Amino acid sequence: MGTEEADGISRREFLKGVGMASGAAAAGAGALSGASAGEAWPAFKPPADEVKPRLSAAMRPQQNEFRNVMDLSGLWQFQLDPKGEGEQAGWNHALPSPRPIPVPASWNDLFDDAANYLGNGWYAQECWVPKTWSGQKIFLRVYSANYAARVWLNGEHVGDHEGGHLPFAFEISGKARFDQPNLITIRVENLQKPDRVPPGPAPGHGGGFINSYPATTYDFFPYAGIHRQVALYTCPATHLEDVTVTTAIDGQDGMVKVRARASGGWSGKGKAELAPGYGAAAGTLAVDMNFTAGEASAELRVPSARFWTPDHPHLYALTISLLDSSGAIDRYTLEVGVRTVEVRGDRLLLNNQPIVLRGFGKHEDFPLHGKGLDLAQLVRDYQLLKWVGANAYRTSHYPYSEEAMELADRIGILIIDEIPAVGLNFAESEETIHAWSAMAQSQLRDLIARDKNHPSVIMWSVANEPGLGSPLSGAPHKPQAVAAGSSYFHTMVGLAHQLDSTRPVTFAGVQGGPNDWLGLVDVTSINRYYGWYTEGAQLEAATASLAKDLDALHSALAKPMILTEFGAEGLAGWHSQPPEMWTEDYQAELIGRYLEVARERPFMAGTLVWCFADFKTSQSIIRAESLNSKGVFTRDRLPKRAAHLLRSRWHGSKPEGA
Ligand code: BDP
Repeated sequence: MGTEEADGISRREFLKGVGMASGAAAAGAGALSGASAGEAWPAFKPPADEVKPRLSAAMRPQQNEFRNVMDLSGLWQFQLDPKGEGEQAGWNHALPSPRPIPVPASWNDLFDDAANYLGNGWYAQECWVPKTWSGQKIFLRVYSANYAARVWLNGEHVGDHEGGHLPFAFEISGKARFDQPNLITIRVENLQKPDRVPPGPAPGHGGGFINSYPATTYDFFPYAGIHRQVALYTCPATHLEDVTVTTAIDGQDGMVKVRARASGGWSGKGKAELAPGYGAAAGTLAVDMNFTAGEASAELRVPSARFWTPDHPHLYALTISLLDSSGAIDRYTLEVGVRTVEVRGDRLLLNNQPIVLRGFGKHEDFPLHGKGLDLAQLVRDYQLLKWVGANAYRTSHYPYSEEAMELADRIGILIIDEIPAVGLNFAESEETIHAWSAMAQSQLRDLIARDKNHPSVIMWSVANEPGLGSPLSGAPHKPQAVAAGSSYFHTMVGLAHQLDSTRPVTFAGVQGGPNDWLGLVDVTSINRYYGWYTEGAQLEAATASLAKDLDALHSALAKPMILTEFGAEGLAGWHSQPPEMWTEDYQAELIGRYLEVARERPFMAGTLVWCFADFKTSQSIIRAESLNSKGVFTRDRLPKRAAHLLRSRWHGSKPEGA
């Protein structure tokens, strides 16, 4: 459950109130409070950095005959800076007393003094830049640093970035030297600040999520550090800056529409080529492109196309080239799946057929690595998703790695792709909410720019469990807070649609939250904990409340609906008959019953269990071993009883089967 601190209601009081409020959410479902988008709330302005074009950090660097990538993953130097003195003391030139650290990785599980550390951590690495790169544009890209970063090259400041989970890049052409090693220094800061997205606990409400330590507003450990690769990469002086691919179905044929942008407003010729499968020689289908003032578009018809589905994730290889009289001057290749996504009435359609998402909310979380990229774990997780019969997951509660997206395209997993907007409480001050909106808009732009071409991405999620105070207390929603949230969703949904008209937009609504906000999105996504946070141990009552809640929401909103979270803690190895809370048996029983309630309702477009695997949290009175144990796999990916239950229900189910 999200934070409920803003009313001065501590998490503990909130939990006490839950018993009294049992079923209150179900009873209230269907009633719209009447606060409309923007009412009594000033419209959000776009953040200042939106007026200038964004640097092409979104285009994943690639190696080919025109482009270079130098991955700097490996052992770096590292030093904590608890006094915040590093910058003044010149650590950007040399770390005074460093120790080795792997990049990528979180720092928390590696060093005892960094376990619960909040503050600055400094990274340094030396690297040579090849002379052959001179004359090209050179960039330094950080694929994700939690939560803010300041970057220097050879002691000179090259840029700042706020926000984790998404890449950023700074141009260093003219600054990189070729005759001696270059020193890269990155200061990473992970303070839990109230005006960031995700926010830290508001001043005066320092307890965070259930008086957790370290204090957070959300229910996962605030892992920090350089979580994905750092790389240097090059582009030719004139290069492709952006490529957008959308696909459509015309009878048996697929339509691949390409929009591309070249740097510097370049005008000239280009080419789009589509090869039948990734890695196949280019050139099967080709069309000319004409760039004018940097922009060009093209359309390719793929006769008798193989459409992308989770069961048959067929990918084509699309290569865009810029040409001058001597031939190609830049090239970029990406994998393309031909498929459509649509909301029609209360159904979610993939390739014009109803689709039901079966899967989980996940986390990027693993012992020792923390949130650091771990490709072995990623591959294993996807194997287990297939083993259990899942076809989907939500990137709760932040964007996952580019490799996670790529692998989902390749092996066929549908993704609800979420920005890090978790822990937002619209009962906060106007100033704070404006700061959130600016940052969330920026994150949404970066996420869509990064992930828009992945066939696996089926919708965008613009928040997890936005709150209003204490949702389950049964207290009336404050109109001003409802209006603030309505304005946020109005802005965010509008922006997502403007940036990508091909995918629905949603957010994961908290149990007891206002329906007004759900009315602003394309797909109703709800997190529900009947049988756990309410009506614990009473599964009959819990499933009755669930059924009532779903039906009321459906009749109020008439949209496809996804249970984006439901579940129970299941401590591995704990059993009881009859099933009792905290056992594997209770967890499996609850999940099984939820699936039945969903299966009886054709408007249900998905059931995503919370969650895939146990994950680390801050320490608190409701998280034994500092773990959230609602995983159907343990943290080291061993199946609990619920995993076997899901496998028996999901395996071999038809695409439309829950
Ligand atoms: C939901 C949150 C999720 C929590 C979960 C829980 O969205 O982050 O981990 O509750 O309490 O409300 O297990």
